[in-house]
Amino acid sequence: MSTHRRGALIVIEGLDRAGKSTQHARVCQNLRNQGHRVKSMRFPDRTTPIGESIGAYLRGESQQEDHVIHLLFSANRWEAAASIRTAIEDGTTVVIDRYYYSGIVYSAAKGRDDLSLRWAREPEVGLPRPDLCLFLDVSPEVAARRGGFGNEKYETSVMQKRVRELFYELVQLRDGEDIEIVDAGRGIEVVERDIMEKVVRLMAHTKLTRHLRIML
Ligand code: ADP
Ligand code: FDM
Ligand code: MG
Repeated sequence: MSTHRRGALIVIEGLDRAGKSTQHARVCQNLRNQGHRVKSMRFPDRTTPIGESIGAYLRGESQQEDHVIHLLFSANRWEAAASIRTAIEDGTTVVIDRYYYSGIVYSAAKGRDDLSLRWAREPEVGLPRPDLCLFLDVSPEVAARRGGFGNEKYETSVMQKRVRELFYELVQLRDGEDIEIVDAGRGIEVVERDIMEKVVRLMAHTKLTRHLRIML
């Protein structure tokens, strides 16, 4: 076991309007204030060629077969995997707004017999595995009070409801080991304090002296 302290891999997940992007920005800022080096990332990363085609799909400007778009979302993580690994080995903590958890549940939420949770999980196997995934949970009612749906592909109440159910199914699988559920229906500062407590605990944890694991 090496004693070199690597960076941590932290993921913020949850439903639409759960406050992911708000809390993601705060975690990055708080960690920097505490003297940590931080790399802020988000998926989909719409800046790459693959990400641009995902963006066009989400805006309804192009069509993609369901398995194809699933694999593009996964490819968009694989094209970033080496840079995540390098940053972490270099001692930088990587904080990501959405990751493979969204990848798995949004595709499986389409409800096709040939696109199960198990099928959707497979292309993600081997990716850098988070040390901590904070799942920001809100009821559809609370989310609705934070503003209406936008115009992107998955912003419908039927889809959101199914996504939430499938997140809970995922928690029952081995991925659940890495997930901490956060009640994101509370005020922004209360949620932030809860999250930072978990993050600070992680940053002091001995598991950061071991190698980054891969998703299995
Ligand atoms: P997400 O990235 O999960 O879709 P955002 O962080 O963009 O969510 O937040 C969605 C909206 O809800 C924004 O207007 C944001 O200011 C607001 N918001 C975020 N967190 C809270 C909270 N805890 N309570 C009330 N409003 C919130
Ligand atoms: N999404 C996101 C997926 O369907 N698969 C994925 O792998 C990822 C990372 O894309 F509806 C969905 C989830 C959401 C949309 O929204 C991206 P934001 O607003 O960029 O997080
Ligand atoms: Mg967001």
